[in-house]
Amino acid sequence: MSGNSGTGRRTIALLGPYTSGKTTLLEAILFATGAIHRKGTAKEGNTVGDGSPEARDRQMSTELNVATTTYLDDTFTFLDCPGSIEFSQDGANALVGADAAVVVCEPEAAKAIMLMPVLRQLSDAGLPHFIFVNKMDRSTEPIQDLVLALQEASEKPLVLRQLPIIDGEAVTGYVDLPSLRAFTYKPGGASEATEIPDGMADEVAQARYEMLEKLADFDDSLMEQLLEDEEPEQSDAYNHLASITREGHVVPIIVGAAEQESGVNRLLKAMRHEVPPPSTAAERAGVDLSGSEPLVQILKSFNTQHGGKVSVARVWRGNVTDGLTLGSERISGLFKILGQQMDKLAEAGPGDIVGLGRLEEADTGTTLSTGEVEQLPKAPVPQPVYALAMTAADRNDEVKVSGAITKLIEEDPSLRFEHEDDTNQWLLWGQGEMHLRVAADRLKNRSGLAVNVERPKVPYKEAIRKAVSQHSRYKKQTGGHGQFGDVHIDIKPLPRGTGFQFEEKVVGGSVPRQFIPAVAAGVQDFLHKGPLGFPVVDVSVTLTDGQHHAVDSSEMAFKTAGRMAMSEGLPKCDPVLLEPILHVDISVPSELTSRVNSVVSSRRGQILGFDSRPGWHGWDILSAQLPQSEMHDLIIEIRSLTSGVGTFTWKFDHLQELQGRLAEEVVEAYAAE
Ligand SMILES: Nc1nc2c(ncn2[C@@H]2O[C@H](COP(=O)(O)OP(=O)(O)OP(=O)(O)O)[C@@H](O)[C@H]2O)c(=O)[nH]1
Ligand SMILES: [Mg+2]
Repeated sequence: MSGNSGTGRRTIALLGPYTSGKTTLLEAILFATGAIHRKGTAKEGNTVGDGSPEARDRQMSTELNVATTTYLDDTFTFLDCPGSIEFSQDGANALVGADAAVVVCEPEAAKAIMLMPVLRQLSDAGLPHFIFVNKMDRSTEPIQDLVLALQEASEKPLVLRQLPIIDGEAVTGYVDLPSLRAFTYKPGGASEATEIPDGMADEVAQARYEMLEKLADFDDSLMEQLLEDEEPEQSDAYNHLASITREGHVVPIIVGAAEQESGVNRLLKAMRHEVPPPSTAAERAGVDLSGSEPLVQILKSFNTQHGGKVSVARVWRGNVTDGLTLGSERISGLFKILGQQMDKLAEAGPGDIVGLGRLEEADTGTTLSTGEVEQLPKAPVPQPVYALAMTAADRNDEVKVSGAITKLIEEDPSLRFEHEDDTNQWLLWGQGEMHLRVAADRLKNRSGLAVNVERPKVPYKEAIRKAVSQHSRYKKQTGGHGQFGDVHIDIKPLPRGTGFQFEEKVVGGSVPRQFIPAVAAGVQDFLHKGPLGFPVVDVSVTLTDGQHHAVDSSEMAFKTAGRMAMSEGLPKCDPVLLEPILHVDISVPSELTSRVNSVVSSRRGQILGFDSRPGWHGWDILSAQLPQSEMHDLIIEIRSLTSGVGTFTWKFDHLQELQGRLAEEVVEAYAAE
């Protein structure tokens, strides 16, 4: 459908745990709607989605897949998001521009917990959503058990709208509860109508009544009908379901098997009737629909290998044509996207998701219009939880590598590239090891840049525990002018966190005024690397006395004397290693809290306490202090304990003395470098 009303356009985000079958479902949808004529599979690596080399190599989605197709005259764009938590930024970006979401999951009740973060994200965003229970071809569990487990993970009421028909061990079809019609799956095509099996009549009646009861909570007329023991007819039931779902009150559950294309038509029909028009999402985003000048928002930009930069954008308002100037740049290429394939478009309107060519300055999340524009809310960016130190394999490539990483960050703001001054390392920060390895592969695949990565160094510091008075003299006689500086200093420990303080109490000009800053500079110079090899903190140095020579004294000489006094004095001050301690808040499902407790303890952590996670039924937040040296792979262990759903936030807390064998090992290891 063309025209500007945009009612015939819908954008659906496909979300859900990794390997649940989102990309396979996208493939099945594209096949069922005729966008492709041959269906690829994940195994063969020939699906429309996951076309990038990084995704193909891993047989998983590593970034957003976009595909637009047509179903019964309506335009549908699917935003197939990677399931791995490490790439969740793309999912969050997609939600900004979606009209609804389909959460794809596996049919095992034990895995239902994995849906919790995404269901939470959707209900917080107020986005209507559906659950597609995939892989029903290999399901053996009763569907009601799964629904109960899923309900535990969802704040919104779930409405099972189909019952699977089971023949022996296999699911062979389903009963559509609103219409009370039964269908048999036909792999490779649309399901065929059949009779409701005799043995299922009671179960079907019961399930339909439960569905209607849940809907009636949001619809008084339906409630009255049910109280009078009347059951609505097919079309009435559909209408109730559609309007209540569109408003986001309930979450319908649809079952199927993407690989066999089972349930795909049912899902598409639901999308057609139960997803609100594009104006609803526009209003939710805060778009002023009374204007007419074009307004678009970039959901994600891609720096493609051959086509330059392409920005995937949602048109919120007005019409967009190729060549239009948005912000300060001119669109060079307007595309309909089908995975890696870009087809030229003449025009796009409200509700469309299109590719915009060569908007070099537009980052992920940016709002653009023909004139000045207020930025619409962007997806939140999670705090990074994992870092690798990164260097160009070829030193001559350093500038190129940092330029290429900047481009990756434009696409994916959950990556960060920062210089750690204390350890003099460049750190690539992100959401996990795979996230960073994929980033490194992209550098290689797109720009031919090889990088080396290693575990980041910990920014240890050192301090002193004893006060010492030190006298040092720097004297050099070389022909004409000599060098002479003589200082007395008191070195004292300061409380943790005070930093460095320099004072002087010189009387009678024993160290002339003009040379005192030079002494301070010499002292400070030495603090960069103390006796143990680390920056020295929390010390006070007082210049108490000294001597000078009328000809040979100079700033240079006093600076050297200051440094000498520190290098001779500090080792006598009982130096001690300080390690950074972070405050960490770990959130996990409550039944796993005690196991996470042991993880924290085994990493020399100190548990401060735990509390229920506000607004997250059945979750805890565990607060702890952990040495930074134990943090590197913490996220990996937490995720493996929690089916991937556990997370944490962190911040620097304090420096703490480290002694004994661990301290010796640190000093030796750093000295060896
Ligand atoms: N038995 C069965 N397997 C399926 C079905 N759908 C997908 N799979 C398999 O599940 C695996 C993962 O499929 P994908 O489509 O890549 O899953 P995904 O959700 O996109 O995974 P990520 O993008 O990595 O999160 C593949 O091996 C598919 O062949 C299905 O209906 N039945
Ligand atoms: Mg995928």
